[in-house]
Amino acid sequence: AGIPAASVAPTFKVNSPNVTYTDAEIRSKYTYRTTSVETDASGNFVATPKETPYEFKVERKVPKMGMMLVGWGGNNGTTVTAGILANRRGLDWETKEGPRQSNYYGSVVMGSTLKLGADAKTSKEINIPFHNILPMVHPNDLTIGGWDISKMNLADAMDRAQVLEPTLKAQVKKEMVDMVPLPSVYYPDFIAANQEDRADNVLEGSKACMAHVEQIQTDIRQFKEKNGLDKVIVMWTANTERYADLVPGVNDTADNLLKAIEQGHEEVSPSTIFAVACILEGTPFINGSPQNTFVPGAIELAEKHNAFIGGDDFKSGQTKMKSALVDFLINAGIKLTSIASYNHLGNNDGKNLSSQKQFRSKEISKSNVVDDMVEANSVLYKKGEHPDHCVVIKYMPAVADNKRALDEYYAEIFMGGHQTISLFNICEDSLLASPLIIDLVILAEMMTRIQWKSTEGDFKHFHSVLSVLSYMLKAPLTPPGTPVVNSLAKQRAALTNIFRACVGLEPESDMTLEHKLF
Ligand code: NAI
Ligand code: DG6
Repeated sequence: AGIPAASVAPTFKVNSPNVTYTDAEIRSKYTYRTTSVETDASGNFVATPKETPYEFKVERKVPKMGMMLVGWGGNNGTTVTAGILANRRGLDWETKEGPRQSNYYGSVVMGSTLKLGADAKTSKEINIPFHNILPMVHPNDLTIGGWDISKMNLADAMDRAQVLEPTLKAQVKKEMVDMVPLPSVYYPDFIAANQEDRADNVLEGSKACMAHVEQIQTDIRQFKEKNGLDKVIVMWTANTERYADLVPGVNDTADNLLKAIEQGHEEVSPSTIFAVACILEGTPFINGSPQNTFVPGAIELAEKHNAFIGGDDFKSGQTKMKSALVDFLINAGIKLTSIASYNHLGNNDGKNLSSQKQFRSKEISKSNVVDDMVEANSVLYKKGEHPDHCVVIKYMPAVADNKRALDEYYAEIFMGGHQTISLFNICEDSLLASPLIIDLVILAEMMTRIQWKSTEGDFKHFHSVLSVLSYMLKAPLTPPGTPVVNSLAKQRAALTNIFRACVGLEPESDMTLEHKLF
């Protein structure tokens, strides 16, 4: 019971002169094929196939890894911790609907498969667990720690969250009671005033300072040493903050941001303090909330230090459906004209979001998720034309973590007709977010072990901004000046095809000519 399929499935080796294996590395020579488009004198496009040779290098040794969560005592923090402990021990438990077993459902890395190829004899598709495409960390092996402004131990905090079944909680309680979050950075102005009563575990000082940055760095170092870890990833799953104002001379460049922290500027948020500490420490940092943690100065700092960052805002339910459904509608040639997205929830996230400034951060990240799909279709939409899009969130304590999301998609169909699609999505929000936390941590770690080079030059890492994590994030952060891709299918294809390239495999193709040309 509870043994994830990924750990028992057969592994594979690529049989190609372009791919070499040593004990330490996998190396692949890969030809990246794209299409370069120019416009000729009469305004027509000229499309030219283009080939760019790359070499990839993947470090094979899977490190001993730690995951540190900011907001560890919250609903997501306690749920993902209990979930990993339960999986590690292969626990099962009774519910009124019968026995349940630990699993990693909802995790792309642990719960999905990808096509390796076709059987040499039968041409039947061979699929492998996503987890096996490259040598990845197993979530059962993660050491977990973190910070929270509330000092409640994780067992009590798990009760406070009201997410998991009592019969499961009873089995992990003993381990979780000894897990107590480290004190954190608390600048009250950044989260809702209604959060103040849980802030009993805070570092001294209520505005930005270098001492806070250094304390976070020390915490990471000590966690690593104490647990004998090779690597740590830090993830913000704390309250949604208000946006920080972008002020020239304060957060526009790396140097100005560091100066602003030293001077205690009020527009430096706690999440940016964590980001800066992680960047300086060389620890990948991912933002699971919508606020603008990664002000331009933080991005520049990450680039300067070759540190990995990723964000923003977990894409768990309503938005995930949206980025799949809108892609489908527009690619089906149906003219989507409005999206009305309403949700109510009763957990602490909902309570924090009942405050206008924090809601505004969430409204922004939930609203920009269809832009690229609309812009790509000049047949349906004129330049600048956009479907109406409205996002509402209401706090309803009684439903706790069981968020209700109602969406109406309204579209124009053939010859002036209309199509209305109504969705009603009910689920425990934290049970959707927890597997995303796992995916983000495992994939970010994997990216630290991949390097590339072109025909000239040395091996180097991917860009500091890990846009390859976009599938799990509502408002994907991309390297400055590069496009944001919101379509869920494209985001998954980018992830799987980059990993395939690392072992010298072509992008997944659904042409299946072998079944069509006889
Ligand atoms: P929660 O409110 O239960 O947990 C947040 C925790 O962060 C609390 O324990 C709080 O005490 C702590 N906290 C606040 N400020 C802090 C700071 N400066 N340092 C350390 N700890 C701090 O919220 P939940 O449901 O766990 O969600 C966490 C975040 O993830 C929220 O921002 C939410 O919007 C975001 N999110 C959640 C999704 C979901 O499906 N659950 C999906 C997308 C985003
Ligand atoms: C209500 O929208 C509260 C939010 O924190 C969401 O639950 C969360 O951002 C998940 O959003 P979505 O759109 O991915 O379901």
